[in-house]
Amino acid sequence: MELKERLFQMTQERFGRSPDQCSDHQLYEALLLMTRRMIQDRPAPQTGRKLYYFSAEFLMGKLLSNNLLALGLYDQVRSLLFEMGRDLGVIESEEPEPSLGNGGLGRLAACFLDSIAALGLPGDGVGLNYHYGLFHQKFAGNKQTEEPDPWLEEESWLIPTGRTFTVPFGGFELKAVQYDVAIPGAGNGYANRLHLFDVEQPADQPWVGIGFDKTDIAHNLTSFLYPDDSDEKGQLLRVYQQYFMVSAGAQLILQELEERGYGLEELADHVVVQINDTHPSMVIPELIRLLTQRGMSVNMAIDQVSRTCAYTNHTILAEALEKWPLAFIRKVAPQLVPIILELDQRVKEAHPDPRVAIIDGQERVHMAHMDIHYGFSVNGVAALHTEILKNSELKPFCDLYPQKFNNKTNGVTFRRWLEACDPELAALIDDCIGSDWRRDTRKLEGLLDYQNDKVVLDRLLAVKQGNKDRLCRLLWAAQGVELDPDSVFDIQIKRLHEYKRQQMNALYIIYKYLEIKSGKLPERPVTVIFGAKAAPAYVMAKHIIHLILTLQQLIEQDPQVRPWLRVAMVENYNVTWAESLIPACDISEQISLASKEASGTGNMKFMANGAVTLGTLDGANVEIAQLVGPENIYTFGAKSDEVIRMYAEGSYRPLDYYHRPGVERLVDFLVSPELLAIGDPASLSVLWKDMKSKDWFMALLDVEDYIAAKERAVHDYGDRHAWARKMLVNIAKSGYFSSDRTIQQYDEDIWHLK
Ligand code: 26Q
Repeated sequence: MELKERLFQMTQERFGRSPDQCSDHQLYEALLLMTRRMIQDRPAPQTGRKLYYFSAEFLMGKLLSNNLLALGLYDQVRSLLFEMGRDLGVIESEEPEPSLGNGGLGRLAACFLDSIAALGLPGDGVGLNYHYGLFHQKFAGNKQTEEPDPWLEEESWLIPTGRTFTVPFGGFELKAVQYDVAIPGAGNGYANRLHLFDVEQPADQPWVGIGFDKTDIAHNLTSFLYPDDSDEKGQLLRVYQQYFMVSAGAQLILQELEERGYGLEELADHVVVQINDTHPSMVIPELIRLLTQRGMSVNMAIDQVSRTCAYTNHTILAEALEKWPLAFIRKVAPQLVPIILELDQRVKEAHPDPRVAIIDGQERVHMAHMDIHYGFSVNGVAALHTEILKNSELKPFCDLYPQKFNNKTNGVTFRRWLEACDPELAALIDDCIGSDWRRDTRKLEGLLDYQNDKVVLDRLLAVKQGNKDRLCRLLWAAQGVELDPDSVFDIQIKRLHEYKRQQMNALYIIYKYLEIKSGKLPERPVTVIFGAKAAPAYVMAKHIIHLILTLQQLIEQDPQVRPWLRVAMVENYNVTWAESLIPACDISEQISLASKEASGTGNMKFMANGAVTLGTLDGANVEIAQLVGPENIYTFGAKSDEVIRMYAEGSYRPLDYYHRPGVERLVDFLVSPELLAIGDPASLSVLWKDMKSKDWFMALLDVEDYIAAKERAVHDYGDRHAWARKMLVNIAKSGYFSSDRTIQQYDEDIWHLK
C-alpha cells in the first residue's frame, strides 16, 4: 500500500478525519500507529543462540524518527507531510521522551538494542515499564527542583503481548504483565523486542505530596525509575523491582526455550544472558531456582546457569557497587536465600579469601561477586577501565579466573547520533566519500583525504555554524536564554557527579570572569553550556548545580563580562536535548578524575559530530587520544595510576593546591560578596569548605592544568582551518566507536549467536 494511503487510513480509523484535518498530536499518533504496525509484523532473526540483555534501564529517546529511518521511510514521510504543508520536525516534537534511564548505562543499552537488530542478531532487551521516567528537572531560585515525569500516553510504542508471569514475593505474589517495544533492524527486514514488565494494577497517581508510598509494592513497583546510587531511600523497593524484573525475565526465557523445542538441559546452548551492571544479578539464583523447581539437579542447574550468564561492570566507584543485606532478600524473595547461601558456601569452600566471598561478615550479598563466580564472562567498558578492574578493583577475582575477564569498549549508534541528529553533516560526508560509511562507520576514515581541502573544511565549519544557530533558537524558545552563536561553544552534558567534576568547569568560569573583571579581555567569547540532573538526595551535586546557576545569573547581569563569557544550563537535560547540543559543540568536556569514568559515551558522540575533546586520560578518552593523536585532542591532568596511588596512600591534600597563587582566588570566589549576594550562602559555603578540606575527586589537583588546556583550545579555535582539520580528523576516526563494532565483539567473544 502507498504510504499516503496508509496514513490516510490510519487517521480515518483513529480520528475519523483526513491527515490534513489532524492536529500535530493526532498526526504524530497516526504516524506512531502506522510505524508500530509495520515493525511489529517483522520477524525476529533466528539463529542458534538467543541473547537476553537484562537491564534496569533503557534510555531509548524518542522513537518515531529512529524507526522511520530504520524502515527507510523517513524521507518519504517528510516529503508527504511537506506536501500537506506540515513539518515532520514539528510532528516529532509531539512525542514524549520515555526517560527510562539515568544516564550512560541506560543509553548504552538503547544503542546496543539498535545495533543488535541492525546486525540481524537475535537479541531482546528485558526491563521494567516505569510509569514515570527519571524526574523532570526544573530550576527555581537557581536550584534544581524535581517533578514527576509521566511519559505514557493512550498510544505509545508499547505493544501488549497478553503474556503474564507470576512473581512470588515473601508473603504475596504479583502478576508481571509483559509489554513489548519492537526494535527494527536498520536496513534489514528484522525486528527484535524490548520486553518491559509491569504490575497488573499500576497506581494512577503514585504521588503523595512530594513522595510516594514505597510500601505499596503491588501498585507502585513500576511507578518510578530509581535516581542513581546516591539516593539511598527506598532501597527495599529497589530490590522488589530487581526481583520482579529478573523473575519475569527468567520465566520468559524458559518459556521461549520450550517454545523453540529445546530441553532445559540445553539452556546454555541456546540462551545467553547479559547482565547490565549488577542491577539484574538476581537472575542467576532465580534461573537456578526455576530449573531445580522443574526437576533439574542443583549441580546441573548451577552449571547451566554459569554457562549462560555474563556480566558487564560499569563502575569502579565502591559506593556504586551493590551490596544488599541478606535480610532484604529474605524479605523480598525468601526462596532465593537458600540458593544464594549454597552459592556462597561453594565459593567459601573453594576459595577461603574473604575478599572474594559473596556474603561478607556483615551478611551483605555482593552482587558483583556472585556474577563473577557464577558467570562465564566479566567485561569492562573501555580499555583502561578493564585494566583497572583486572589489576586493582577486581584483582583477586582476575587471579582466580583470568580467562573470564575481557574488554568491550563502548560504542554508540551512529544512526541516531550522527545520521539522525546531524543530517547536514551526514550529507556533507556523503558528498565527500559516498554513503557506505552509514553501513560501516570505519569508512569515515576516507575523510582523512580531505584534511587540506579548503572547500570541505569551510563546508564543515558552515555545518557547525548552522547547528549552533539552531541550538541558539531552541534555547531561546525553551528558556529565554539568548546566546552568541559566534562564540566558542564549550559543552559539558552528563549526570551531575563530583567525579565528573562540573565543579572544576565552574572554577574555569570563575577564572575567566576574574580575568575579564580585571580588564584582561579574552581573545574571543566563550559560552560554557551545561546539562545535568542531580539525584534528588545527592546534596553535593545539588550544591554544584546551584553554583553554576548562580554564576550564570551573575554573568548575565554584568554588561562588562556578558559579551565575553556566558554560562547556560539546559533545564531537564535528556536524550532529546543531547541530540541538539552535541551537533552544536566545539569543545567537548570530558574532565572526570582519571580512573573514575568507566568509559563515557557522550565523548564518542561529540567526536563523531566534529567536536574536539578537552579531557583527562580517563575511560574511552584514552582510546580517543590514541586514535586522533595529540594534535587533535586537548588532554590534561593527573594520570590514572597517579590517582590510584594517591588514594592508596591517602596522600592527596587539597590545601596544598588551594594555597597555590592562581587557585586560592578561584575557590574563595565561591564565598565572595558578589556571589553571596545572589546565591544561597549556606550552599555556597558548604561547597567552598568541601573543596578546601576534602575535594575527594581532586579538582584542585588538576584545575590549573585544566584551565591552561582550555585556554589553549580557545586560542587554537581562532585558526579556523586548523580547527576544522581537527574536527575532520575526529569525525574520520570516530568510526571505531560505533556500537555495531562493540556488538560484533560481544558476539564474537561472548555471545556466539550465529
Ligand atoms: C544502584 C543501586 C541502587 C539504585 C541505583 C543504582 C544505580 C543506577 C544507575 C547505579 C548506577 C547507575 C548507572 C551507572 C552508569 O550509568 N554508568 C555509566 O555507564 C556508562 C556505560 O558503560 C559508562 O560510559 C559511564 O562511564 C558509566 O559511568
